[in-house]
Amino acid sequence: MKLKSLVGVALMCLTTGAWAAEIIVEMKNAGADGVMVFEPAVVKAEVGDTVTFVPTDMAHNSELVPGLAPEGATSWKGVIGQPVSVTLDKEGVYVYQCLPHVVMAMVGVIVAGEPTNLDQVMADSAALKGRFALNKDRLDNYLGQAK
Ligand SMILES: [Cu+2]
Repeated sequence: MKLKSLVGVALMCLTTGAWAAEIIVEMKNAGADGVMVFEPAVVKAEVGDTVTFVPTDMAHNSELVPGLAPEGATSWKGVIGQPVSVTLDKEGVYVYQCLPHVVMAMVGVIVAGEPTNLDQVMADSAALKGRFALNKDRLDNYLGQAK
């Protein structure tokens, strides 16, 4: 995995001439934050970086939560059990979810550059949090780390 990401970074540098990182987020049944988690759950990246979600455990996906992202940002919606990648094209905070496990608060946060829209995302996340039956404070904890 490590070697693969290093190769990915090297290839991107060759093709774009700019430094762009590839960041791996695992989709897991259990991790440091409990059951049904993305790891790392809070990613600090730069605009132009690529985040790839890998199915370490099956039965998960990653998809952007509509409205909880920078204005005009590219969206993504992964297929369950398959990897999916997104290149971060706008600065700010992105909140994504695993559709089958929203009720268990299987969510994650990406910050590209500065968290310019953090207040807006916090204000608009009430509907998402209302769907959590377990781990109700997880998203607030993650957003608290986004500053
Ligand atoms: Cu899941």
